[in-house]
Amino acid sequence: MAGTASHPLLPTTAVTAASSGCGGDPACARRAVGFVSILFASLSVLGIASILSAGVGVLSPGKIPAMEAERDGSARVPQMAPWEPISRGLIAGVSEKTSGAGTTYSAGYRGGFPWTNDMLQWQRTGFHFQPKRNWMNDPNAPVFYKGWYHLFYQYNRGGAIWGNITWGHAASRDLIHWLHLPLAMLPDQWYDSNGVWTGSATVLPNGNLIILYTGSTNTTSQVQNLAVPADPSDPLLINWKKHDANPVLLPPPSVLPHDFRDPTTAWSDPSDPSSFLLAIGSKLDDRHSGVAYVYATEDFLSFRLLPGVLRAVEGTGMWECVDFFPVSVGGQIGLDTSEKAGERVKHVLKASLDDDRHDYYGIGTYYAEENKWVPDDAEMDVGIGLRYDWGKFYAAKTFFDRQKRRRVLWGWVGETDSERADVSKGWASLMSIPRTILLDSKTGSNLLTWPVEEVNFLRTRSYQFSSVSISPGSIVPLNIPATAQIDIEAEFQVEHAAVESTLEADVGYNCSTSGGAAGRGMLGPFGLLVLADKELREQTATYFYVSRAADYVLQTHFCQDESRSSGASDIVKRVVGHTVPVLNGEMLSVRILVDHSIVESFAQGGRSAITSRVYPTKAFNSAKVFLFNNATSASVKARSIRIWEMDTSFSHNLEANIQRLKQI
Ligand code: DQQ
Repeated sequence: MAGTASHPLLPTTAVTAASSGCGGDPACARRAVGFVSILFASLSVLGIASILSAGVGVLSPGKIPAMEAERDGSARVPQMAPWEPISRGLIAGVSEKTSGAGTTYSAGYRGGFPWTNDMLQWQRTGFHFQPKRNWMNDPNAPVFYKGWYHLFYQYNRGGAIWGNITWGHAASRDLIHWLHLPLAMLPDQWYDSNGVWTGSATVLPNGNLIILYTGSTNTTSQVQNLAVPADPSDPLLINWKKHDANPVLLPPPSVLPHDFRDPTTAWSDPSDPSSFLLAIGSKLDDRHSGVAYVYATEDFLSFRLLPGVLRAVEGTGMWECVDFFPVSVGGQIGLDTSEKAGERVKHVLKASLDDDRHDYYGIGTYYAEENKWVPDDAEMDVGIGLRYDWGKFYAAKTFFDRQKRRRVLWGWVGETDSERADVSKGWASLMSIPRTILLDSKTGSNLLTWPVEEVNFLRTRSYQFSSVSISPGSIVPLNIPATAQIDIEAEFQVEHAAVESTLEADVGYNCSTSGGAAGRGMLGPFGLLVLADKELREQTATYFYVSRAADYVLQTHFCQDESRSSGASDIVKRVVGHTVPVLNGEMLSVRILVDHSIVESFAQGGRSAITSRVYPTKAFNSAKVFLFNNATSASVKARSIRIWEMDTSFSHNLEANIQRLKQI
């Protein structure tokens, strides 16, 4: 990762909240400033540290009330049988699929939080992709075909926990408004009866579309299967045909039958235009190495394992959902998966690590003739260095959108509440906002992931604030209407003098092992509190923390603290994040998408991203936004803050929407 030799600083001036925009309405701005100063004064007196570190209340246990209807109004039968914790997936030959909040539901109805219908219904998102009901996991075979974006996904039509995996399917004109379509593939053959698992789409040079996916067989072996559209002229790709020759690829003898899954999109073999190459993830048992094998094929029916491996990294365990794609050096466009390696083209290798459930990538050079990918920096190899996202984000997959010449990334954002709560609400998991993915032309050593431009079309009313000073140990409320769907862009500067006079601070700082937003250092933390109730008993903090090493090098950490996000205790709450490169002359910038139970944050134009799931019990329906600075000595100035309310995008009326979207 690019080091941070210097830091963006401006001379400090004694600035107070100079303006607080309300879409240009001066009277509103005056009211806002007044409100800010009153609350600012009272919060300063109370003391920010006590507010940020206040423990969440212990909430009395009780019976879970049934949720009567989902947001689309359809009635649903609540599933309320008590149970013991069950491992989901391991027995079927795939990793653990529980939320991680498993230890608490062993307490069953005795210890879980008494969610109300209102709380659970509020958790459903307004502009993130999610099926109408039930369980979802990995994004599968995203593709642009005959004018439509398609998203398939791992889906359990039987309930809100993992199992009986089929392929859900939806289509969109703009990656934001979706038509929920009939299931694309069911586990109805011996070679996928234990689950139609993850796969990828390839658009062939003649425009034909194929899908290769993993089938978990009737004996839980993992085999690869071919499927094609039953009617290639149908832009909505409603019906799919599994090939008679399935399974088309079995695990090689050296690979355990449970460790061979998730084929990538195929790319043209640079040395043989009639042949395609594709990668499949696995694990080598010696040294617990994750590995990507490459196969060559001409017809997607017979395959040849290439000698060697694309990459193997010791200690990283099973590689799921491998992705392999080219990125342009210095360019602002995405590249087709078959783009050849060259001076202006690097290759990204991504693996989803079954061991720790995070998506890691490396940037390097692809030597096709040697069937080898080599990272630019060995310390940033796959599985040990860079991640797409430092929060809850897994099994991601990209596709090349030839309409807009961009590469788009989808990631699975699971739940961090209990399965018991998921069953009560009737659904589990979201997809991340689709993100464009580019090589960072400034650092050259990381990717930039950023919400696709279509997200901006959902922005409605906006509020603007500028030059807001946040003195050490203070919290500043931002006077906007309480809402759970917002898009925030903010830029911060740390007081120059404080940084200059800090010779050494928090060497070895780490978001996860620090005290989170409540920890106090000389140069941080500072940032925003979202999904907060007005007394700040609940809050999710997105913040920067600047540290200085003994060699005078400044490092900026970008973190998200979930630990006070909910009063419920049967939830996994963590402090997550990592260092983010900040170059000379840059301000510290953040974008935060808040959409009910998801907070998706991006720092420095997408050099780092953090996604959290949050389940407020007090802040829901009245979510507020605050600025905070918990540094002990540095003043921070929020140079600009822009907040947009966000429209809702989900569309459940299939027929009406097909007609409407066909017009776009
Ligand atoms: N999910 C699928 C597998 C994949 C895993 C099964 C990753 O194909 O390895 O639902 O979450």
